[in-house]
Formats: sequence, C-alpha cells, structure tokens
Amino acid sequence: MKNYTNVKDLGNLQEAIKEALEIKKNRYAYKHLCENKTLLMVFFNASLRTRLSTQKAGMNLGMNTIVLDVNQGAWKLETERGVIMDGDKSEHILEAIPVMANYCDLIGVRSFAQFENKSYDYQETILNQFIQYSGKPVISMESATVHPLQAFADLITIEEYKKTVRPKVVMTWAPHPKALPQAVPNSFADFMNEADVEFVITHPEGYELAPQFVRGARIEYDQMKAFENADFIYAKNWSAYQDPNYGKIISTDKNWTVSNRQMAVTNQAYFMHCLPVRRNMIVTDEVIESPQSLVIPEAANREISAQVVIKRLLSSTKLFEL
Ligand code: AN0
Ligand code: CP
Repeated sequence: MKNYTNVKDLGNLQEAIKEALEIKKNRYAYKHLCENKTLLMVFFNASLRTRLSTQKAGMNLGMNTIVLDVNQGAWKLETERGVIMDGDKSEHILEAIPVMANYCDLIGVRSFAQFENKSYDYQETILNQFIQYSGKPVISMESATVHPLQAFADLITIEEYKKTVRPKVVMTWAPHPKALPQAVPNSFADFMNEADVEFVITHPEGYELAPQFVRGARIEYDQMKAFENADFIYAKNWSAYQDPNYGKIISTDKNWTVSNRQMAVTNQAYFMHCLPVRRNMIVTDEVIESPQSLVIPEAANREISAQVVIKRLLSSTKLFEL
C-alpha cells in the first residue's frame, strides 16, 4: 500500500478486518516495528478523534509522532500555483510539503472540502499535492472527498456487532445548521459497497452523492421505509453534491432527525455516527444514549483502523531496507 485514501487500498477486505481484530486483541504486539520512524500529522481543520487515535496508533507501533496545526503557529500557506504572493500568505505549499517531508516517514493530512470549486475539491488537489511532492506515504485523515480511517473503523464496528451474516446497513442524511463535507458519507458508501452487507442510502431529494461512491447502492427517499428491518443506522449530515447547489444546505427538515419514531421500525438497530454530533439535530438524546448506540466503541475503533493502515503503509515501503 503506497497511500491510504479508499477501500481498494486495503486489498482483501476480509483480511484487513481480520488483521484489525487481531491488532485489537494485542495492540502492542508490534511495539518495536516503527522505532525511529516519524509520523507527521498535518491539520488544516479541527479534530478530536483523528488527532488522538492516529497519534495513539503510531505510538502503539513505537513511532514518534509530530502534530502540526497549520492554522495555529505555522506560516499561512498559499496553495494555488502562479499567484503573486503579496497577500497574507507567507509560504507556498510547494515548498512547505517537501520541507515537512524531510522530517518524517509518513504523513497524515486533514484538509476539508472548501466548497469554492467542486472540481478542485473532487480532484483532491491538496491531498494529491502531498502525495506528489512529499515522496512519503500519505494518509487521508479526512481530505476534501474521503475519510477512509473513519469508514474502516465503522466497518470494524459493524463486524463486531452484527448478528447476521449479511446485516442491513442504512446510511441516513440528517439535518445540521452548517454545511458539512460529503467525505464521511462518501467513504462509508465506498466501504459498504465492498462489504458483505445490504446497503441502503436515504436522504431528501437533492442530496444525491457522487456516483463513484454510491455505485450500485439502493437509494430510498422515504426514510421510514429505508429504516424497516435495518440492523445498523448510520446517521450523517452532508451538504449537497449536485450542481448548482454544491456545498449548500438545501433542507433542514427536522423530520429527518433520528429519533425513537424511526428506530421503532428497525430490527432493534444499532445507532452509529462518526462524531462530533449535534444532539437533537442529527439524533435525539434518547437514541444516542440508548444501549443500541455504538458511537463510543466506533470512536475507539479509530485507533485500530489507523494502526492497521500505518503498519501496512510502513511495512510495504522500502523504509525497512534502509
Ligand atoms: C466534519 C464532517 O462532517 O466532515 C468532520 C467529521 C468527522 N464534521 C464537522 O465539521 C462538524
Ligand atoms: N470522526 C472524526 O474524524 O472526528 P474528528 O473530526 O474529531 O477527528
């Protein structure tokens, strides 16, 4: 594995899940594997889980970890080539990336969609600059269009809690006051489409996601119908993907907030959300506090997904031959 951005990077998914569950049983089994290797985590946006779990995963493997919050203490970075840099940006990303790469063996990047230009976002311009100019393996820690560490942790969680061989997993849009990226639902769909589950996506009309992520998944516009007999409910808000509304909020319909009303028609489904979550917008207090809520074990599995990815990335590079 050269970089980590999507489900295909994991190869055989069953083997990846098996490896994750083994690591979870003994997360210090490889505590010397990455000694004297350094993980650099670059954050253009806020984070709680990704920051802590990825750092912990690196430490479990004996790595050094450095965290850089680009917007707090570093020079403001220009990301466009060709601009005359007479504004407030002191350094260009084209110098900053190779400089940062000097000090590490592996780079994680968090850089959300900016919603100014859909093709700039969907070409993963920032992440790809890291891939192109660092010469180091790169992990998306939620970039413009994907959040594969989250989706892998979600899949591990479903594997741990499923009661049937092929559970019904429903991803539902839910309302939110601010426009959010499509990265989390994109990657969740990317993973569920490859997993052994019955996958259904439900959202109001106009919230259709990019076809390369949705692929053959069933879309059901009636949320109650989608929830019938579900084993897992995966709630998430996202802003519109389709033109001309890219990056915009086109509904705040509170009927879509996940509550006991919808959960009642499921097969006593588990509730999932990647967090952070706004209570009583996305999900009611009752549902998130219920015994069926998996939000905390789901977050715990972020350490495990990150550890599998770091281990594989460093094992498959030439680093260990140097
Ligand atoms: C982000 C998002 O929806 O992509 C991060 C989720 C992991 N959420 C917020 O910005 C609230
Ligand atoms: N789920 C997730 O990625 O959370 P953070 O934004 O806190 O890292």
